[in-house]
Amino acid sequence: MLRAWMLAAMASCAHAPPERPPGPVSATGCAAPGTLCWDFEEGRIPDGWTPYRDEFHGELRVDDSRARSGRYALHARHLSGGTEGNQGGPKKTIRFDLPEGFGPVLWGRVYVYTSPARPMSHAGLFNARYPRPGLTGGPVETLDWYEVATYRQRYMAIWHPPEPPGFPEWVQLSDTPLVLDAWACLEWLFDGANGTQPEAAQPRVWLDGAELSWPETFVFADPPTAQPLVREKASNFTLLEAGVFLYQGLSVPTDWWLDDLAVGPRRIGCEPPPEQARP
Ligand SMILES: [Ca+2]
Repeated sequence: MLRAWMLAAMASCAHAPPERPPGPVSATGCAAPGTLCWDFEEGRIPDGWTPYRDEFHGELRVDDSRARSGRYALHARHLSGGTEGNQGGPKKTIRFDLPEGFGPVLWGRVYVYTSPARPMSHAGLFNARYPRPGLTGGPVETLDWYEVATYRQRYMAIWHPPEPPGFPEWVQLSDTPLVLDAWACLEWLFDGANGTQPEAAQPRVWLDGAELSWPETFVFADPPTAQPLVREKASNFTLLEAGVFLYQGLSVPTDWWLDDLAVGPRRIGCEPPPEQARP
């Protein structure tokens, strides 16, 4: 069944549905071997994705209120709840089991539109997980993971041990403010193999094709711990999570749209802005 879903997802990306308007709005990179992509043009949560986290207020759904391609996108609508500065916040996500043998290197790409305000709290957008060394599978709670997020209104990337508790974690905080009220193309490289290095690589993230730098990096744990952080290496990524998950409160009801999500073993890339792509 999973492979059927995968093939359906790949087919839907490789061949644009006829109802899609012409022009430079179709997803790129979806035809590359091993690439999985989701444009949400089914108008509902795509096959293979299942509801995962659901805390506090708001809703995660596929709707036609704003799309980067076609008519539909994944919409985290009116999220709010909790208290800024305190742990606990709105979380609305879906998860997807990757096909066996995906491999230890995961490139990704998603377009994100955030409105009307930049959250101060940690807002996760996407993560991918893999079994600890020596294991080949297991439930989500046992998996190491990489994450792309925003925090203090800037982009952030993290490597985590299994959650709970998910730390001590390796945190990289950018000096680039998250893009507000416009589509932003986020790309990431989670290299869990990292060649002959003893640990999995630090996450890398690109915004509209430009790689982000991380002037602030630190190890986070609550409570603080002297336990050393080891980024364990990966054999195969097994699970994806997408949506929006805030680890502290969110007082301003906020919307996110995610469209043209894709993952694969090689870089997928962004399209040039529509203004530049028009003949
Ligand atoms: Ca779409």
